This record gives sequence, C-alpha cells and structure tokens, in this order.
Amino acid sequence: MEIHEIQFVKGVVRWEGLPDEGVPEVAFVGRSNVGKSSLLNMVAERKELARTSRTPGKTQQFNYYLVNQILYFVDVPGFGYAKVSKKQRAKWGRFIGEYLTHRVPLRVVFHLVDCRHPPTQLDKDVMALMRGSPVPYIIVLTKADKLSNNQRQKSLASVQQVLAQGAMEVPVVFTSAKKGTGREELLTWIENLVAV
Ligand SMILES: Nc1nc2c(ncn2[C@@H]2O[C@H](COP(=O)(O)OP(=O)(O)O)[C@@H](O)[C@H]2O)c(=O)[nH]1
Ligand SMILES: [Mg+2]
Repeated sequence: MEIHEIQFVKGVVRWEGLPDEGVPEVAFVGRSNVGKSSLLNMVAERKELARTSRTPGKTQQFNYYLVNQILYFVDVPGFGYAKVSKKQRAKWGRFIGEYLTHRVPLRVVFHLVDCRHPPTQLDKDVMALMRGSPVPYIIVLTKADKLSNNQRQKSLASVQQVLAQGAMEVPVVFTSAKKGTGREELLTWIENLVAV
C-alpha cells in the first residue's frame, strides 16, 4: 500500500464526535510521548502532518487523518505524566476502552509501547481489553533506534512475557520514526487487514 494523500480531519473528545461509520479505521494507541505522532509522520512520509512534542500529555483528543480518501488513521492518546485529576483519567480511560471494544469501523489496533521500558499499567490495560476482542491487534515497539540488537531482543522478551501471562499471541513490530524502520511492515498489515 502507498499513501498518496493524507490529511488531518478532526479531533474527537467524546463518542458523539466520532465520524460516520462508513470509513474503516486503523487505530494507533499508546501513552503520550510513546511516539504516536512521530510514527504517523514516518508512515505517511510527511514531516509535520502530526505534531510531535517533547512535552507529554498535551493532545488529549483522538486525531483523525483521512488516508487516500478511503480510510482513517486514528491517533488515540492515553495519559502520560500530565497533571489531570483521577476522575478525568478514569473518564478518558473509559472512552478509549469503549472505542477499542465497540467501534464498528475499527479494523486493526496498533498498540505502541516504548521499547526501552517494560509495558506500563496502561499498556497492560490495553492488552487486557484486546484479549477478548475480535479486532486484529498488533504491538508496535517504538524508538527501536535507541536500543542495540541485543537490547531489542530483551525488550521483545519482556513484552512477550506479559502477553504469555494472558495466553495471548500477538504480532510485534519494531519501529523507528527516526530511521523509517518498520514502515513497510506496518503498511502491509494495514493493506491486508483493511483490504485496500
Ligand atoms: N530516537 C527516537 N525518538 C523518537 C522516536 N519516535 C518518537 N521519538 C521522540 O519521542 C518524543 C515523543 O514523540 P511523539 O511522536 O510526540 O509522541 P506522542 O506523544 O505519542 O505523539 C519526541 O521527542 C520524538 O522526537 C523514534 O523512533 N526514535
Ligand atoms: Mg502526539
């Protein structure tokens, strides 16, 4: 699959704001600062399609990007270290949970995990949600350029250990927004799972 055209369409903060269900959706979910915006820019080969940031936790909305006029990429941000109330956090968590488990046009969930750190509680929550879901689920280990080969193997093993606890078999893709690693692999998954 090649991306000929991609544009930001809208930011969504509640269920009622989600677009009409006629267009298939590809979700990129992960805590803020994990590298979602950078990955979208890398996949789309656009420098500043999605805004990247050194300050985590700024964008608290689902960002919808229309690709080739036929599918959406959806940037789904969890919380990082942003200072928000427990109540707000819980509410946002429920929205993400609803989206991942009940969104009809959703064709695949790419769950981004920073390869330098073991899965966080948020990561484990997402894994648990996707465990019972029929929607294809793939883990993306971001910032692979920051690790040596040997460290990458350890990172993979730690993720697989968590998955094994839930008896889950999940494809894992290493990516680097800096080097373009994993781009073709992601596009092939998208092509096959969205049938475009
Ligand atoms: N070295 C490296 N840094 C990355 C990579 N992806 C993201 N970053 C950096 O991580 C920070 C957060 O990235 P961003 O895309 O804004 O994360 P988001 O909050 O999940 O959208 C930024 O400083 C990026 O430059 C990567 O693949 N390699
Ligand atoms: Mg972002």
